[in-house]
Amino acid sequence: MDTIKEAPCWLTFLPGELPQTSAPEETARWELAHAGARCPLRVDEAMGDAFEIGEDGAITGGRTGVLYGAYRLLMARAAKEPLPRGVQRPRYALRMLNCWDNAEGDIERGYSGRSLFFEGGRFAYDPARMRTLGRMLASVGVNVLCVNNVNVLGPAWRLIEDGLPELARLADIFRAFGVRLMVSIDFAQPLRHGIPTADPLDERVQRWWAEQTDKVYAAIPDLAGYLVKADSEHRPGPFAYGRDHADGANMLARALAPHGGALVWRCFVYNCQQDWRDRKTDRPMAAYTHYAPLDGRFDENVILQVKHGPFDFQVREPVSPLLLAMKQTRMAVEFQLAQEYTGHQIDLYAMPPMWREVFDDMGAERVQAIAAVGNLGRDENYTGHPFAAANLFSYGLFAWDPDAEPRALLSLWGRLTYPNFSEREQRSLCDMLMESRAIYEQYTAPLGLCWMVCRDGHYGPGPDDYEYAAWGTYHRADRDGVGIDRTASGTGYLMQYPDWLRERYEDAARCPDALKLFFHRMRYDDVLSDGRTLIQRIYDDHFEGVERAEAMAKTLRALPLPSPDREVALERMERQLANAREWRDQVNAFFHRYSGAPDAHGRPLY
Ligand code: GCW
Repeated sequence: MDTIKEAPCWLTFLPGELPQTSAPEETARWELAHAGARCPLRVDEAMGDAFEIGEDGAITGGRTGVLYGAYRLLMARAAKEPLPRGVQRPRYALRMLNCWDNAEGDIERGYSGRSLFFEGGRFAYDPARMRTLGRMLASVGVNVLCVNNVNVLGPAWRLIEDGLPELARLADIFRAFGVRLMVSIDFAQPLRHGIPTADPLDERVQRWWAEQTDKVYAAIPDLAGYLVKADSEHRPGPFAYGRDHADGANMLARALAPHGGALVWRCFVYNCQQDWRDRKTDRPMAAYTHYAPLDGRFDENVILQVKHGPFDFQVREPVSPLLLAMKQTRMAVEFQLAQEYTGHQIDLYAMPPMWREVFDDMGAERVQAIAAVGNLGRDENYTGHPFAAANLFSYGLFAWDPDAEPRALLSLWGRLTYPNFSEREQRSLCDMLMESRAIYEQYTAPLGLCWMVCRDGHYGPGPDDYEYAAWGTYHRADRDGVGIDRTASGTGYLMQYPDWLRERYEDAARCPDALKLFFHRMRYDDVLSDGRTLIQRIYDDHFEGVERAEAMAKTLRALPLPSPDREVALERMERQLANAREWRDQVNAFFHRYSGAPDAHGRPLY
């Protein structure tokens, strides 16, 4: 019998013992019985993921629905929240977690230790931790888990070949939690089998994928599908054969279609070999430029997966115009729980307020699925910082119901994770999380400018690190001003948006301050909406960001966090403070040296 030492993270509402079940409805029964809840279950297969909790506590739902219902009921009881009434149905059928784990055991942009799944080129996992992870995911409704990195490196291509028996064993474990596996595949995989090309229109290539996919589904009949990163950052793709991405995606989708699998194709395609002297190519325009003209050409089971912003998970970006452009294609929006550009799970950065903004601008109906890059690893607490679990928890519930309010999600996480806290302590934890992103934003790159991060690892400041590099990510600061004009008179990026968003950002004076430097080039003495000059606003934000981080540290010290969360959180907070001060001083010094402008309050600039 697998047991875990103590229930980790928000799973405090479940017993330490783990279910040894193989189907979701059995798991639901097991969890309810072991939690001492006498609730009858009625399985109505047609309900799928949906469930309803009756007045008498009876749960009716599909096979996965009753499991979600059971977790929601137990959670609501533990958090002393009212039970959801009426039929609860997820907004999206695919609520995906993409892990960027490499077969060798390291994780691309992973900040919670090594891989939970792999080591030394093969699967190597603790079955109890897999079940715990299954519980974590199912308890918040995540139902697709892609286990390997979208960059299919080293022996990872073997997953869908001789790795199949092991992949099938892992799928068995997660099946009990209603979680289906997905795999990232290498577009050029046929080249390993004596086929001289990976051209999607070549019959030998099509046949290889169809036959291989039949073998995959013989081993794992409910695999969710394939995830593909092609023609992006040196990954192979259809461009090499003069084909477009509809040709590439459809070829793979046709291999999956007979099995009901989805082909999830990432749209993170841009020129990563740009010359910094070139001012015409504007990287945020890339995804729309590549994909918008292909609207209507993708097969039914293709889903285009688009990062929420046009750059790459920066601290603040506008919504990607591609998400608003493709009306005849199934789309998924992609978030990144791993804090690559947002503090590496050292600095606090709770994401729900950011997702809320994205969805408010995009509209939940614009996408048919949702994905997030995972933040998991082998660390005892799974997410490095114990509070980073709040992002995974909230993501699942948000994917189920994108109308959810950030505060409600974070506060539910807090009450489940730290049931020992008083109401006042719960509130201060929640306040801290709610403002964590704004604070991080204040002490890093100013007003939507992006890309002032240290190039080596993406933690800490590096104001000029990307300025003369090939990545297409420039701020163009000089002695007079900073930023790129992305309006019609500049690069034209803004023209990719529908009118109402174009109007919001077009006029430099009316463009919201938070994105001012994303859309406009400004002089240091330009005046912002609150009457401050740009340069003074930059200085003020950086001083204030550090002060607010220091106030957060004080709040954190006063919370009765249990061990080891307390030690981990306090130690990380010290690193966050050091990071914040470094950002403040480097960004302020950088702009001071260009502008020559003193700080109105005489604070130190170096
Ligand atoms: O931001 C970049 C990351 C890469 C990542 C890529 C992507 C998986 O730095 O590490 O590769 O995004 O999303 O494909």
